[in-house]
Amino acid sequence: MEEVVRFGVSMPVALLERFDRIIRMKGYTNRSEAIRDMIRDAIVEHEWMENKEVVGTITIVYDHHKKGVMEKLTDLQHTHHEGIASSTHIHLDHENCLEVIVVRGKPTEIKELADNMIALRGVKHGKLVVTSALDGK
Ligand code: NI
Repeated sequence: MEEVVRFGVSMPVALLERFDRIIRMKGYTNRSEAIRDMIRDAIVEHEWMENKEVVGTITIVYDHHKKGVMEKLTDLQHTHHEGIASSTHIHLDHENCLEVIVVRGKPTEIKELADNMIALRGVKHGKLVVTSALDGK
């Protein structure tokens, strides 16, 4: 069992009221869990800035009828094969494919791969989500 510490935080009443409104809308039932999540988010962002190894997903939607798009996506994934843990392809309808690629590695490399995929002609939408195997969750 991990040791837990309690600490007090001072802040203006209005700031805390705004915070409470926001976390209620997000579905938090207590401040502690909301603050823990924000701290984790800040740590992930810091690790990103320090270029420490992170994990993430690249989600893209593309039209597989667009000439060359599937080949280019496959080429990119083979070029970056060391950083790709898995990928899932879903045929959404006649034209559109959804692909989710699980990646790990240095933020700069992951970002480059995601940018290259999202910029391809035929890719309609794409998003990179980065996270980290945080200690202390
Ligand atoms: Ni498909």
